[in-house]
Amino acid sequence: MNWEIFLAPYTQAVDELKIKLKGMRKQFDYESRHSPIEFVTGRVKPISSILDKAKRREIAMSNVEEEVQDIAGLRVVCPFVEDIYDVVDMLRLRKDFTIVEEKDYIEKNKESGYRSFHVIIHYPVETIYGEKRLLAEIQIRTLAMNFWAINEHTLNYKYSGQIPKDIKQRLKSASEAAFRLDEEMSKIRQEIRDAQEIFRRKKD
Ligand code: 0O2
Ligand code: 0O2
Repeated sequence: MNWEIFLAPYTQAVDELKIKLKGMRKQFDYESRHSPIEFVTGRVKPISSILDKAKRREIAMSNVEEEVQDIAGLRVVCPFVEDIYDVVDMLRLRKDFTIVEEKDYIEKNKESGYRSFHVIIHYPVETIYGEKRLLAEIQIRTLAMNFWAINEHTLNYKYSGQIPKDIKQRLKSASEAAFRLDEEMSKIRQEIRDAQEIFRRKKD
């Protein structure tokens, strides 16, 4: 398998989608409106992670394109939980890709404590041979959910996926604490927005 050729359209998709999603944030800025997007990141899954996932899930190399949905991965990080659903609504309206699946791990978190909203899309990339439609995963989460997920991911790496029981338990309670923080912040969301509006007016 020639990985460079295989991954090229995915790299293009990530680059294009990063620009498009960052563009949504910019539009809110231009209109001096509160943006539901704090920042956007993107990556192409490293070859070793693609191979690990294929092995773990017994996916044949010929099926990797259909079955590993996050080779192209985008992440949209939002200030508040409500913003996540606003972003999802905006994604549903777009005409430049189609949504294949939505996975809500917010109300019903994963066993590890992981929370996030995943949108799997079919994204068309123009290549020199014509259009290629590929799968991409957009993860949408709050700053607090992101903080938790990054730390849990690092620990998973450190312990090669076998996090000791006591640390797992701590991670679960940290996940609940992060969710409570999100809930508390939501309750004072209007206050925070008003303050941001005052700052903005002072700057203008
Ligand atoms: P700005 O003006 O700082 O928003 P590339 O465009 O390829 O260089 P990519 O994927 O956009 O890189 O970069 P990366 O490193 O994944 O980070 C994406 C953007 O998210 C960067 O901003 C980071 O500054 C920003 N970022 C990452 N973590 C945080 C965070 O915890 N809080 C905030 N507010 N921003 C964060 P840009 O795109 O360089 O531009
Ligand atoms: P990486 O290193 O981020 O690339 P499944 O079969 O349920 O395990 P599936 O069907 O691929 O996985 O999709 P899922 O679980 O909806 O989403 C997969 C991605 O979500 C993961 O990619 C992670 O990025 C993120 N994710 C899912 N669960 C967790 C978790 O418990 N902790 C953290 N930190 N992230 C999670 P990869 O390929 O696993 O990893």
